[in-house]
Amino acid sequence: MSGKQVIYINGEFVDAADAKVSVYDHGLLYGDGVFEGIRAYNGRVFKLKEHIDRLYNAAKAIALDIPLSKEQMSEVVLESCRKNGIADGYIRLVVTRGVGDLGLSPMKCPKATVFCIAATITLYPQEMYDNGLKVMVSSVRRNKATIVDPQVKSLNYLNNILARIEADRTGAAEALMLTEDGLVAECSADNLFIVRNGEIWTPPIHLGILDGITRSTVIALAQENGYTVKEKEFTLFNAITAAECFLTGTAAELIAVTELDGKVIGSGRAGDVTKALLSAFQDHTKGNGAKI
Ligand code: PXG
Repeated sequence: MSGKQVIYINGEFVDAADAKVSVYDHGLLYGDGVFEGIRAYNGRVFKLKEHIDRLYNAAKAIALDIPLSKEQMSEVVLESCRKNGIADGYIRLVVTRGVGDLGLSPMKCPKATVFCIAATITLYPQEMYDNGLKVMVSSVRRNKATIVDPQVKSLNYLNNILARIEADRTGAAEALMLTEDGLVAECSADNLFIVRNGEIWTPPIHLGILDGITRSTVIALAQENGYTVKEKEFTLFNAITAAECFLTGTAAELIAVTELDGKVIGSGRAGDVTKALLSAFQDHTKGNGAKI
């Protein structure tokens, strides 16, 4: 990053120190809003259209009107990168219900708050990609799609934060959350895949998980590379007895899980399928995306 960081907020770019949100903003008072975490690689914003579409779908699901067109919002993201000299980085795009009164009703919030932070990203150390992560199984269930659908990437992440607190307490890097029925759902900020008998399995979206953009990208790349990918329901037993297990997410990309629920997964090191897919993913991110 060169010079001072500038933040887009409600139609203008301001110094980071001046990028402020009101204490009456319902994003803060109630977690009423939606967000995206986006990566830039090599001067391009990766899967920008997919992130913008997911943001607008999430906003629609909570009846939140975004006061910008998708084209304008895409330009906000690209311009935030330009103004901050970001070629490789991490972008946080947030839309809140906006300023209202102390009541719950969004009726009193005339205009959504929109801000965009384009920053650099601290990557996991290479050692973690080789040796894999320790993941614990949280006692916190993933909230069901009949409550707030996990497809809504909302500003209320408390459920996942409770799971992450458990992980931190036990020294694990991530927390696996199960469904009410005990099926494997996803981690606090990552989707999960397993490799069994040469097939790649990942839980289906209808179980109540985030429709991860890295997840979709990895499914497509795996299929292009000749792997059989199944979106299917599976148990913790299936995961701990898998040959390989890995997580996907915008920040982590694709990272091996080598310990799950205190049990060693596969060889205890990143497996061949995981390594092949990470390499395919990294090749893909280099040359694809919206030019900054
Ligand atoms: N599941 C959940 C619950 C998430 O929050 C993912 C999966 C991965 O989705 P994408 O589209 O990124 O492949 C997420 C990602 C971070 C961070 O810094 C990530 C998320 C939220 C907050 C921070 O890694 N969401």
